[in-house]
Amino acid sequence: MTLVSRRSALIGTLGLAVAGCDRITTSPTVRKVLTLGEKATLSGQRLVTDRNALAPEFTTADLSPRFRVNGNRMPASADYQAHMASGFSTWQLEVGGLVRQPLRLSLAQLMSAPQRTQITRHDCVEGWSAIGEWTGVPLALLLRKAGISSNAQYVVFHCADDFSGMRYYESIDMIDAMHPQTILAHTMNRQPLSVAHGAPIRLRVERQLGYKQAKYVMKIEAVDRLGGIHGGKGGYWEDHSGYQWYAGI
Ligand SMILES: Nc1nc2c(c(=O)[nH]1)N[C@H]1C(S)=C(S)[C@@H](COP(=O)(O)O)O[C@H]1N2
Ligand SMILES: [Mo]
Repeated sequence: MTLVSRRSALIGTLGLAVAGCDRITTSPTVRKVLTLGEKATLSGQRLVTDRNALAPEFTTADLSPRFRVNGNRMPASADYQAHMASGFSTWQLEVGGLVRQPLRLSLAQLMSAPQRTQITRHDCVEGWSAIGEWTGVPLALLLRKAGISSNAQYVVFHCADDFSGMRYYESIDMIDAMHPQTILAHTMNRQPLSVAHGAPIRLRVERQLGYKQAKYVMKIEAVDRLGGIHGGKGGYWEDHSGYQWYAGI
């Protein structure tokens, strides 16, 4: 596909995807951002793009009136169901793998750490987008607190939900893991994250497509290679449907 047709396809897809949502399609900010995205695409792929650049941030006026739910909307496991019933009061996030000090953190601990709030656009590969406000703990902070090893190359997110018995998982490299907009969000549009959107916490890795935004994150594992994780391609959809591991936008 040529760059120009790719660009029309992108704009076409987004236009189509938000057909029910005039506010987004007509928003001058979004138009501007799409143009910026074009430029980024034209300037090249992963290695040429500045991986540390920030994803565009928006204002509350740009928030989508409706933010679609996609993929699983409620993990079926007995464990998760019990945590959900108790409002995640005894739930703990595990941080392990190549770290000096493995951690187990309650939701209250995560919420009392320094926080970041950002209004960003979520782009699903299936062709819809939505702008939402996310608040959570920077992943970099947790990884530093756990004393991440200099051998770590990737961070894997293990989730509570499954597709036909296989739990969802995703992974990112250290550049994205340490990126200032990469957060574990517990709050969406100023409300506690709903179960449908990934309670109690979900990843926001704003420079990448929707399927990288792991919901229901139970465990974070620092690794030096992805080969040992399930099918070896770094994520559920990467292993099962040929999705690209690097889904940069
Ligand atoms: N654990 C988990 N994370 C997931 C998914 C999922 O099914 N399970 N779906 C992915 C996809 S394809 C998208 S587009 C977004 C959807 O997030 P939302 O339901 O909050 O819109 O979550 C991503 N993360
Ligand atoms: Mo998606």
